[in-house]
Amino acid sequence: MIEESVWQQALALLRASRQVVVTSHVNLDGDAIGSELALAELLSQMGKRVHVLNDGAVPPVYLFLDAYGRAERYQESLHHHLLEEADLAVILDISDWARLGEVGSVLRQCQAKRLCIDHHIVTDQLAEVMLVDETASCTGELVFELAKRLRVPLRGHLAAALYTCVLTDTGGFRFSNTSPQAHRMAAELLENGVPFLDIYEHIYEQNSPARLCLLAEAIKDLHFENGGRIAWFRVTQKMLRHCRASYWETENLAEMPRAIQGVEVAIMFTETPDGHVKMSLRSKGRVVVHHLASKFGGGGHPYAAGARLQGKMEQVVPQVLSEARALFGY
Ligand SMILES: [Mn+2]
Repeated sequence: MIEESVWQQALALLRASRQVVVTSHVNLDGDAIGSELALAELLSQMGKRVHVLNDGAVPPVYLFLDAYGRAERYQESLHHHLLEEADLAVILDISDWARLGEVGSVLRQCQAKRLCIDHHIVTDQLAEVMLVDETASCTGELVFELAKRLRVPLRGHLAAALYTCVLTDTGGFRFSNTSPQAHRMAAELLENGVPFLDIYEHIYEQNSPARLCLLAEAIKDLHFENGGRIAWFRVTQKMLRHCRASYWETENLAEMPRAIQGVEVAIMFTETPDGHVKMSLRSKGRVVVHHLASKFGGGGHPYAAGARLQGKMEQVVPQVLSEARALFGY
């Protein structure tokens, strides 16, 4: 729960701002891009100048949300001045400097006030005002509340962006973060005519042959530990090349092993383009996994977490697995 005084501080920052930069974490997901675009729409309806700058491009699957082409990939020569001129920076869906990439390192040096809106377990106090609620289903839920408090109508692009946040972060209202409030938010957006069928199709019915190939490779590589309670697989750069798949097409592949009978914890190890490893942890909701992620310098939510590991696949996988086995007491 967020204290009323913190809501008031956040609202005061938004109202007082004139030029705002909105950003989120590397490897944008539906909640990150959805909450960014929703907040950008909200702010522009309030008459503010707003720029959405990220350390990476919008994954193609979410481009349909950005009809105005608002979200830009940060390039120093083009965008540095925007960060210097801004009087407010809003950091969404993350409270960890390390996961903000280049935009984060520039923001740290800037004069702009900072507001963080998030539902992860806080890693860094990276803003003056931390509007953070770990019980919120998605960051979009907090932007939704801001929109209501600011009396901005929940229509058009704003509604579609907010619906995307709650739909994707709850895995279509299936994960453990699905809450009465998540359903209330969805219901209110539906009452306002959000095109939920179109949004679902855009996000979940666009499997490319490359992604299916990757899924097949992932299934071939499935391994089990602890009598089938842990399932894990790797996605290597070689597999990506073989399938002609892009890095972003690995998103949510970790959900596949979680759906196996008896599996409590699923782990996906993805080889990054620079030869390191990203791990994604997904729990069915009985075993808390963010401690495992934080042991390796990452974080997230109790039942969905991740970390970036320094080292090659052969080195890091055994280290993670030995810690993962310990989750079950051996
Ligand atoms: Mn989120």
